[in-house]
Parts: sequence; structure tokens; C-alpha cells
Amino acid sequence: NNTITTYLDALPSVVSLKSGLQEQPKQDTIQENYDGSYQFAPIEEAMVSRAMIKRYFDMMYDRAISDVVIVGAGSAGLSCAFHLAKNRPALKITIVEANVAPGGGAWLGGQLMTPMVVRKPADRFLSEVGVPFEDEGPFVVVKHAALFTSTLLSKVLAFPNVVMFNATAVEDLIIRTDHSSTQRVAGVVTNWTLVALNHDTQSCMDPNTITAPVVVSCTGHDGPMGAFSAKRLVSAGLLKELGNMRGLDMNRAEPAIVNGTREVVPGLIMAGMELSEHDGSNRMGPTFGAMMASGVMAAKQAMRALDS
Ligand code: AHZ
Repeated sequence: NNTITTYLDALPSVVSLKSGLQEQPKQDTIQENYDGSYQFAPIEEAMVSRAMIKRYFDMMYDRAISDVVIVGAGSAGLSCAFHLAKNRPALKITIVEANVAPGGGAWLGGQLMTPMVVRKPADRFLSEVGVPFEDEGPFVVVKHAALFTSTLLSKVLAFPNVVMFNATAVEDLIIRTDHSSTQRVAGVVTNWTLVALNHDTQSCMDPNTITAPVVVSCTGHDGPMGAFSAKRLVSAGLLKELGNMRGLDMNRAEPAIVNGTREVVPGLIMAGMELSEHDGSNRMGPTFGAMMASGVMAAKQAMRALDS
């Protein structure tokens, strides 16, 4: 951390507001006027670059060693991060999300429709996060899925111990063999997603790593990027074959995902719809309670693993 800070601070200062900016107002005279005379505090472009670069690379430097890495910031991954960050403020929780926009499929409720259905008792998670809903008896409805996702995301990012790298893909797992010849996941291999998407068109672009004693994988069901860790476990010989997600059955699917949330290989906990590909369980379609409860379950398992 200090190395980077010192290096950046040692660069020749570019903050020379003397030339070209004399006509700018002094900071203490700046008013927020909406009468056509709105002004901003003076700035040089390099100040903006440095403000971002320093924080981003300080963050990467710090989180190269994390306590928990959560792969995928969909409804399961974000629910896991919320429960973990709230209950363990001292843990370095690092979320890696391949998409520019975190949230996975939880910006809509189903079939491009906006309301989100959550079966009880997972409505308790909504109350804990502060998301309002309408009670329909056995289930509740959030008026817009984006209200759930944006509220949860804002709460997760506000925890001081959470860092999120979005537009960053997990390309591989770090898999070590311990003294008893047990293979365990010890972190993730990452690349900016735009790099990950261009491995076939450019010469070798090596990745980066984040080590952590616990990785929680929540990359969703199969798709261009989904079920990432489940598929990697198969190609790495740690899982014989994918179970493959089965057809839709809400009543079977939701408890199977929540109760099946577990450490699938040492060091790797799997949650959310990725588990349906790993275990061969049903999909539930547009009901999101299991994603929240599976995320919470994964957080509890992560705490247990760290304590053991
Ligand atoms: O971008 C992905 C998404 O935000 C991200 N992701 C996938 N592969 C990644 C990788 N590195 C980093 N290699 C990666 N990030 O993971 C997130 C998965 O979110 P999701 O919403 O797809 O999954 P979820 O399990 O959190 O929620 C599933 C919601 C579903 S699907 C479904 C059905 O099809 O029946 N029903 C529900 C409720």
C-alpha cells in the first residue's frame, strides 16, 4: 500500500493551477448558483486521473490478499456479501464481477417484467436490507427488481470492508495441493473482462491473482460466463461431471439450492444458480428468495470455514 502511495506522490506535481486557470474562482468563493452563473472548483485533468489510479491500484495491491473472494455479484453473490460484511466487519471481502453492471439477472423479475417475487420466509432478508414490498400471503412482491438490486448493492458497497472489481472476470481458480495431498481452492485468477474476451485475438495476455482462504462462487447457471467454477472443477478433475440444471419446479428448486449451499471442494463454497449446474437440481424461474437465502447460507459457511 505505502509503496504505491509513495511512488505516486514522488512523481513531479502536475497540479500547477498557476498557468491558464487564473480566471477560475477561488475555492472558498464558489457558490452553487442556478441563475446561469454555476461554477466548479478548479481542476487539472491529471488530478482526476491520479484520484482514480491511486485508489484503484491501492485497492488491487491491498486485495491481492483477501479473506473472502465472492465471484459474481448477482442476487446470490450480493446477498452473501451483505451478510458477511455486516457480521464480520474485520474481513477483507472482495467481489469480482465480470459485467460492467453488477446485479446479474436481478434487474428484472422475469420475462423482462419489472416486479420481483420473493417467497416467504426470504422476505425477512428484504426487511433487513430495507427493501419495501407488498405482502401476497405466501410470497411478497417488490415493485421493481431494480429497487432490490440497487438498494442491496448500495448497502454492500457502503461497508468499509467490501471492495468490488467489476468489469473483471475470474478466468481460473488457484488450486493448491496441501500436505495431505488434498487439492484446495486458494484464490482466483482474474483479468479485466475486455481482456478475457480477447484471448483469441491477441497474443498472450497474462492474468492477475487474488489469494484467499475462502472463495464463494455465485456465477449463475450456464451461459457465456455462467457456472464458471463448476465447469472449471470438471476440467481440473475435481468434479467428475456437471449435474446440469434440471427443468423448472419452484417447489423443489428453491429449497434444493438453499440447503445445498456448501463448500463443494475445500476452499470453494458454491451458491445461487451455479449450484443447479453442479448438483443437477431444478431451476425456479422468476422467484428470488432462494438466491438471497443461499447467499446468506454461503456467508455463514464462509464464517465457519474461517473459524475452523
Ligand atoms: O456477470 C455474472 C453475473 O453478474 C457474474 N459472473 C459470471 N461468470 C463470472 C466470472 N467472473 C466474474 N467468471 C462472473 N463474474 O456472476 C453473476 C451471476 O449472477 P446471476 O444473476 O446470473 O446468478 P444468481 O445465481 O445470483 O441468480 C440467479 C437468478 C435466477 S436464474 C433462474 C432460472 O433460470 O430459473 N432463476 C433465478 C432466480
